[in-house]
Parts: sequence; structure tokens; C-alpha cells
Amino acid sequence: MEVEFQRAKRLIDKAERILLIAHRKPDGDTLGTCIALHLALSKESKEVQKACIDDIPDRYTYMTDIKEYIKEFNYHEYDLLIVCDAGASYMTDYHKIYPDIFKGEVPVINIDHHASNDNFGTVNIVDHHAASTTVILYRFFKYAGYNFTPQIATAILTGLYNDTGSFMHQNTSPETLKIAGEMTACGGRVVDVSRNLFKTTPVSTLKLWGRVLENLKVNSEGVALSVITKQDFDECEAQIDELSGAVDFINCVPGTKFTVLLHEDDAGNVKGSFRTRNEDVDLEEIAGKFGGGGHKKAAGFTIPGRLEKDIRWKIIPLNGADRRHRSLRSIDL
Ligand SMILES: [Mn+2]
Repeated sequence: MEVEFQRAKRLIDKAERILLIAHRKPDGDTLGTCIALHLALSKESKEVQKACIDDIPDRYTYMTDIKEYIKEFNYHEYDLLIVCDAGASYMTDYHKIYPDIFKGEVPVINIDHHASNDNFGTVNIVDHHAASTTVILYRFFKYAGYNFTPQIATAILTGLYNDTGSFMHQNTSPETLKIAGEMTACGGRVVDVSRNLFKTTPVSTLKLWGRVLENLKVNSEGVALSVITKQDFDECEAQIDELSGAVDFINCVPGTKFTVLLHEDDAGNVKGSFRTRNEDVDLEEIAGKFGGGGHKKAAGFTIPGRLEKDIRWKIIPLNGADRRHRSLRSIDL
């Protein structure tokens, strides 16, 4: 990592105009990384801008300069691009409007922690084991000698909180807690972060999650199942993305093998999300039977079709779906 830090620092020192790029559908980690870099590099007398193809969610407005993101730009006007927390170059979505953006005409620093990262940068500061991209950024700041102001500390905490699920996921380690302590000592605002990331929820989302709880059943095989239909979304006036996190929330019933949340989407699909806390269950294999995939402890699938309540919930595949999908007719959950 030391060599990459050295190369990245050299690119930064040489550059006068720097563009920081967040990934599409921005989260606390990509935004926290961009903001901490923006604040630090501005102090180094660099001209810095931030870009994101999607709107920045309101919940992040407690961070400094959060609204100052541009959507379009001419990348040739910059001497350096820094891509933050993007698991692959296409995750920024900018390849769609600027096909050659990451081909190296303008040097790219790729700072990230996803296992999927394809090292698309001129310099790649990638650590698959880091809990968040802001953890890597913290180490880089130490290397580069940048100060942790209260605003920078809050931005680094935001990435940490976001990617560890407020220090509840498996990736919570002595290092993440140590960094969180140090950032708090530097004036980082823990309460602002936790309140905005985890304790701010619109009525539509609360109603939708109410449906998830109401529909939750544990079947005779020890599977916790809940279901959200298109009608539920309409009645709660909620969007699909408001369901994110709900499956983790209900994956808490003692004695269950695993948890499934099924929902219909706008495009006529049924989507399933699996979670388990059970060491003996391999969800990648189970989701595979539905034509999906993922990891051992978290997996999912998408099938064209709709949900129908019989004695139990069934997935009714669309006519014309392939044999594998049709064979699901017999599988109820
Ligand atoms: Mn991340």
C-alpha cells in the first residue's frame, strides 16, 4: 500500500485542478470520501470539484459542501481524477456519457475497498479488507500528513458508519473502532452521523416496513418469510429503494435457518433477498436454485413474474419465462 500511497501523493502534488467522482446512487462512504478529500486538497491550494451522476440524498446535508456536486464536466479540464468507493469503473455511470474518461488521458486515482474492483486507475489504492473507503482514506491522510479537521473527521465517520451499519456488521474491527474514536476526538460529530444515516425515515418508508413486519411468518422449515406486493408499495406511497435494509432488519428471529424478503417491482419481476445468521446455511447455493447468486450469508434473485397468495405465497412466473423459471411453479415459500 505504501508504494500506491507514494504514487497517489505524487499525482496529487503535481495536479492543480482535481475532480473527485462519487459512484452512482451515492451512499455515505463515497460522499464522505469525496468531502474529506475536497476539504483536505483545498487546504493544499488545489482547485477541487466534486461530481456525481445522481442527486445527493437530503440525509447527507449535515456534511459541509454536500450540495456542491456537478453532474456534467469536461474531464480534459482537470489534471487528475479521483474516483471514490466505486467497485468498478462503470459504477460511476460516467462511461456512458464519456466513453474514454478512464482510459488514462487524464490520470486516475482509484480509491476503493470492493472485492469486485478491476483496478481501472492509473494508481489503485484498493484494499478489499478495509471496512470502508474512508478507512483507506484515513490511512492515506496519515501518510500524506493531512490534518483531520472536525469536518473531515465527520466525513470519515460517515463512511465508517455507513459501511459497518453503525458498527454492527461483521466488518466492525478494532481498527474501525479505533479510527472512530480518533475521529470523534478530532471533533467528528457522531450524533449528526447516526441521526441522519440511521434515525431519519420518511412516513412512506415506515409504513412500508410496517407491511414487512405484518406479513412476516416463520414456516415449518424454519424459514422467516415476508412479502411486499406492488399493491403494498402503492398503498404506502413508497418507492422500491425504500425497502433497502428491511431484510436485514427482519433477519433477527431466533431459531430460524434463514430470512427471505420477496417483492414485486415496477418492471414485472419478483425479487428475492436472502439473509442468514446461521453458519451452516449457504445462501449462494439456495439463491442459485432460483437463478440468482451472491454470498454465503447474503444473496438474491430476480424472476419475471408476480406474487400470489395461495395457502402459502407463490411466485407465478410470466408466460414465456424459461424452463428453469417455470419449474419454480412448484416451489412455494
Ligand atoms: Mn464503501
